[in-house]
Amino acid sequence: MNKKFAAMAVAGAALCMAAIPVSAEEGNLVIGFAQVGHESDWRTASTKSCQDVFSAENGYDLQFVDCDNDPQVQIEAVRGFIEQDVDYIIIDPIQATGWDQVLTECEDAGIPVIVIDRTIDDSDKYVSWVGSNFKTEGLAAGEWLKAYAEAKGITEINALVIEGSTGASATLGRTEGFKEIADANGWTILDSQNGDFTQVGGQEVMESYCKSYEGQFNVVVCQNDNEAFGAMDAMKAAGVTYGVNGDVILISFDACTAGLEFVKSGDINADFECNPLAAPFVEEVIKQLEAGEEPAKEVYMEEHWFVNEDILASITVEGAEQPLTVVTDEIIEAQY
Ligand code: GZL
Repeated sequence: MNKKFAAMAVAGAALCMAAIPVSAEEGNLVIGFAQVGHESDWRTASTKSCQDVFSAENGYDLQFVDCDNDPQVQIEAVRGFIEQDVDYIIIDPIQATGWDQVLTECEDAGIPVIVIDRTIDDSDKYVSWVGSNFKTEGLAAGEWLKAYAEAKGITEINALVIEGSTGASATLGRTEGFKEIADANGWTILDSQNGDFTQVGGQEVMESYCKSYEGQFNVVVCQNDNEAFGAMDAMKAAGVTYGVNGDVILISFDACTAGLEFVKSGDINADFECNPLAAPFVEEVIKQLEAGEEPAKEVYMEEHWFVNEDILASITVEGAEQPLTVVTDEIIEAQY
């Protein structure tokens, strides 16, 4: 479905942080990618994955737009891709809703949409979604905490949660999954506030928690590593000890390289991976479409549950036994 692509100013994308138009070469597939933003290590890896795969050397012209965590800017970026008449549109949706109108416009323009990472919950007008099951990640964190507390003889759990960006499916799923296990085991979730998936956000929320819940909590759940980095700074400043040898169990999500370094050091007790390297799977979807084949509607990424201590070999999540991986230097070296 190659279309001759004349370089055009992209009105909508001009509003975005970084519209990086590349000169199209005859025969290259033009890919419009509306990325969430640049809020975390995970996001950086996700962006790099797409830029590495959809390169000019590989026969693509990538129109990348960093939407700086602004849902309206993201919608306008997609409209900009429609104006450009790109061949394919990739969206990592900042929020799970508000998509049906612009996806209808993509459908009317005959441009296939592939969603990555976070989900779109109010429309199915896209060809495929490639990502993770966020509720499963939240359930895994809860099941690990249950088994870990039993192994350590901890009978009471009083948790503080630092959530990801409000309305993001990653936030909704991790919150739902962990709360399901908490409710089933009679744990107390003292508070759950938005840290926006950033280190600054994690630090600010944790500073507030250290004041409001001083001496009341023994678990902190950060919904991504960058929030955990900020929370560690705040707890350290408040004289709260955390990690394997601390008073507070620290749980995180993403398992980026820096996060796993803190797991290995014992500062983070457990880190539940969310794989950002979706681009190769997206390219496979595009190749199937180019060949006139029908790709799968959902493609799930493989993920691992990382821990510091080897006191538990596995946990059971949604009835399935899943291994726990003790972090080593080799694992850190190979991580994203
Ligand atoms: C999850 C992804 C989240 C990461 C954060 O798939 O959307 O957004 O967990 C990122 O690090 O900001």
